Amino acid sequence: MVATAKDPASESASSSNSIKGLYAHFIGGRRVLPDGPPDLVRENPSASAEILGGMRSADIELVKSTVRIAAEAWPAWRNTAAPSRGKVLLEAARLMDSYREEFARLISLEEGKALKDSRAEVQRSINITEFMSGEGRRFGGYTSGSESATKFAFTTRQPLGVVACVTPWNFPLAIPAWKIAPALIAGNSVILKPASSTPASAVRLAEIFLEAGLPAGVLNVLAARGGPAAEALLDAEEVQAVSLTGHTSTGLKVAARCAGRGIPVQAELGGKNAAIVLADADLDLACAGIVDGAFGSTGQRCTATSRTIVVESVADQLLDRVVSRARQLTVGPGVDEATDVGPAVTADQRDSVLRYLEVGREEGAENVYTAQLGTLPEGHWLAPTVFDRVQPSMRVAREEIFGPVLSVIRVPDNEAAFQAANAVEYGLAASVYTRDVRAIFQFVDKVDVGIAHVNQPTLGGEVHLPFGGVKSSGIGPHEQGREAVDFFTRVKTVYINYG
Ligand code: UN1
Repeated sequence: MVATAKDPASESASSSNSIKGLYAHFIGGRRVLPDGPPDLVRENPSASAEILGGMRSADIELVKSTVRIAAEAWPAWRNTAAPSRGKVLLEAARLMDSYREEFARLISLEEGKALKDSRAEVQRSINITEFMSGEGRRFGGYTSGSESATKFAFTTRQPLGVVACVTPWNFPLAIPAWKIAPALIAGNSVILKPASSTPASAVRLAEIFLEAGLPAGVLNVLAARGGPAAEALLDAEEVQAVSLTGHTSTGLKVAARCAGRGIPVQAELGGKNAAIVLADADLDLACAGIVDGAFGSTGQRCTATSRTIVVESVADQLLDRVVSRARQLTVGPGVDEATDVGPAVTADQRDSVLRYLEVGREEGAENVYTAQLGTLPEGHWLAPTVFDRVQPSMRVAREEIFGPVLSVIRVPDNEAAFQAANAVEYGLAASVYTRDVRAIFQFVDKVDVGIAHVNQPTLGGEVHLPFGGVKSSGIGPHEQGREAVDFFTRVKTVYINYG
């Protein structure tokens, strides 16, 4: 049994004074609160005594009924011409633009990241939705000559049906946006399962799509912890593909489960990204990119710079600059304009990062910098930390920490730098700082990553280009860019004999 949320869908969640009703599922075009005591209760990461809200997470029955609603809504959306689908996306992008500050505050409140990072996240969500709206006019396949003079051959692309998108807490708006936009433009119905710690932004996003003209039931949001309800979503007969962002271990499990059903998976997973600094680098530029990459968003992004691999001859100079720049960062609540580094998203996440700090010290890394935290409310705070003289074999050099921790690895030369960059199981992003064109191309050739940056941070990417990693950083085709639409379609090849 479900009941409609009492709070109106349009209630603003722009400050902690208006968070009543922050949490709900979004099913068939309306907010839904299941009966029963809340088992998903969210505390403010910047003031853990304050409860932001709570709700009952989805159970197997709710998952099944939502999948049915999505399947029923699908034919009408599938039969809407792709350029018309594009108009809905364009309107959604326009609405997101008009609500941008509300979204930024909601992200900073719920996830904890600094407002400047949240604003960038909102912009990215607008960009992908706008970009994918244009794909509605480009939607289709290609024509080809035939082996026969009286045949015509072409390919066409068709939507899959209902697809599931499973998203993490660290980009509660942008990752849902960049999965939903290609799925919708391709003509699918979507069940979005956001992280149980940050479902509010995803529900607001779904409301905006409804306001933009998306038929009810085409986009649904269900918050559920991993376990039977999440498995029911993966196993639902109507679900034809799964796009997931999360831990590598989760990605492997989901991929195995979907392989059992023969449905495709796109999984964007962990990273252990290196910024490589060569002897001729502009050290100020490198330092700015490394500090932003390592400590921005509290290091809680899969493209964070968690390793700096620096040629020994410039290592001391670089480290001095990195530490003095890191000293200027302000740790504080995400919603404060002055904050550079917000809290960890949850107490568990903070504790996991703190354990890595112990591991690093025990392994013999030199803890050259730990920020002093000022007076802060009780929250999930983490102090930006730098380890020097980290060996590639250490756990802090190999494992994804997902916090504001930078491991500096000193190497004798360029070749050793590229080797150290590859000496991890991950292959998402890397960057190199150098002015040497030969070194740039050697880096591009040799470093095993999905995204290579030159003279800029390891972070992010532009929405009209593919985003994703190799090795343990990804399974299946990459997200974003024009190719993203392919994952959410199947190809049909057509031969017409007019002889
Ligand atoms: C970014 O770093 O700008 O979960 C995007 C993540 C990635 C997305 C990162 N999938 O952090």
